[in-house]
Amino acid sequence: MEKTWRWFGKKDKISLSMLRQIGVEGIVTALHHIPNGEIWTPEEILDTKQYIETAGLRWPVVESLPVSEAIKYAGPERDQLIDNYIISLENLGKAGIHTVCYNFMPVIDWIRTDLDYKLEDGTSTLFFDKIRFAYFDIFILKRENATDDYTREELEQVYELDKTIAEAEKEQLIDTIIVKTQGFINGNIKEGDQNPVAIFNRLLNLYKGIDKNQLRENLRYFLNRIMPVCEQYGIQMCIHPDDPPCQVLGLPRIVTGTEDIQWILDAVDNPCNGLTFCAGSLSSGIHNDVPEMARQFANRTRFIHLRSTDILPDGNFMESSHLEGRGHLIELVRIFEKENPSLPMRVDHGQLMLDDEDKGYNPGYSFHGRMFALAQMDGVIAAINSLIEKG
Ligand code: DNO
Repeated sequence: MEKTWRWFGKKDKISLSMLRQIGVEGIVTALHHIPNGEIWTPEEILDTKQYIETAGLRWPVVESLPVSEAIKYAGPERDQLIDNYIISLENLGKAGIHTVCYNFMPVIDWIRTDLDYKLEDGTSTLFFDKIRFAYFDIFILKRENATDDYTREELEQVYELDKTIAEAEKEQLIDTIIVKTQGFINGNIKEGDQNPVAIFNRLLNLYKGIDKNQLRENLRYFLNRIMPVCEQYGIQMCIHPDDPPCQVLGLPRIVTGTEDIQWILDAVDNPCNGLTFCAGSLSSGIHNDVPEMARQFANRTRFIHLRSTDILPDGNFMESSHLEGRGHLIELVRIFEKENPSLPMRVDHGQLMLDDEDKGYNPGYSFHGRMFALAQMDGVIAAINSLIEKG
């Protein structure tokens, strides 16, 4: 595997020289300063590429070239937006960047309710609490018929929470779910936006009447239109699974498990239509057997996110150590190193540890936490490869 690291551009508090020192080989990044839907010009791409190469690194993977909402819900401007997307792909291909990670999650990308969940050893991790999320849905967004999506027991806990939750906690939930986790990944809502809940509700409304089948068709349409440019420049598109892999807020999600992924790969049966194997996202769905999925999809995987989660008995989940949890990363390394070696991989979502906390890193993207995880994975990869060599 090629050891890569997600870096957020020249403004990232983690510098490329720091990354060289810890054994990173390739950079995963995007042109974060370009708004969604606009063309990535050759000049902008080359500027970032040269910056990375001057530091002695490579730029093998884009994460993400964002897919605008109107492409996902098939708005009137979708063809124009896909035209722009195609030009950006062409410019990337000409610059020699051949792997593009993207997602097709409507309105909201990854979801957590707590970005600083304290563990016994003094580190902290990311956490998803079902009841708090349901509270956000029912009491903060006030989504129509939201209560239909939860069980009686869950609703009872949500109503209990309503009796005790402080105003500051509600603000924090909003900030965590739709601002802090979304803004830095070219999301729909940025820090400083006034009334994020109103913006968010307007976006949710765009998907009224769009079910899972319709969203699948919109993905197929998008893929069919971009495949020719991908073939011409050898670009491998790799879709990122939904995080968490389930329906949320009445929105359809179409990359939740084996059946979904198989549908996507069959719908456009082209090697340029591939998968980002995000072990973290997949492992947070109780229905997913992650090593089994790796075996099934190794040959259509183009990029790997090594991360693991634990699902707690009450259904909540949290990021676990990279050596533990439902991601079974040691087993995954064994599978990928045999079935499809040399893929780029990055460790994902490190814990907050040592002095990470007050550095203002993007949530999940700490320095020491990820460095620690990278060292763990580096050791695992070396050990597995030596075993493979010895037969
Ligand atoms: C969060 C990330 C996602 C991912 C995108 C890919 O930490 O895993 O935001 O980058 O979904 O398009």
